[in-house]
Amino acid sequence: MKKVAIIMGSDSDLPVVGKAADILQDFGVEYEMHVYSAHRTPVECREFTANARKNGFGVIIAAAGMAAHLAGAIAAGTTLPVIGIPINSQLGGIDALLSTVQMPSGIPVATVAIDGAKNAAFLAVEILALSDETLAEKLEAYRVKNTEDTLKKDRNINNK
Ligand code: RP5
Repeated sequence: MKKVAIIMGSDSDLPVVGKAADILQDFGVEYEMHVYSAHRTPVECREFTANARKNGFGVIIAAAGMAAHLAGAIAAGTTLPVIGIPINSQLGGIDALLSTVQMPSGIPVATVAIDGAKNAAFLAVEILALSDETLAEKLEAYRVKNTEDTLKKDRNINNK
């Protein structure tokens, strides 16, 4: 199975981004995490991105706050799917959301909600599951459990 790369602009993003790693681990998806910044380490960021496909990655998750150019810069350097997580560090994260989502046509970043690390991981798993039947079955099982857990919450608040 292909690996997922989780790239964050700063280690200050880790408390949010770590939630994506937890989910990938739950699904048995191999991942690598790195701190590469579009602004502070552009050379390393570009090099990782340029070699990502040949190094066995299938999806890149990129998280950054403020002037969040990281996901877009990564998307510019690869045709792998890039999932952007806007991090809330200023202005409620709206700055990062707009910086991440407003990409020119042809260079998409699949942007999740502000601090939406969990859904970034689920989306990455769904992409990899397109070519992995076992992973697709795990996703189906997760959905069934999610439904059961939610119905249980309904029963609990109604004392049933
Ligand atoms: C962005 O600037 C990072 O992704 C982080 O969200 C924000 C602040 O970075 P630090 O100053 O905490 O390193 O590049």
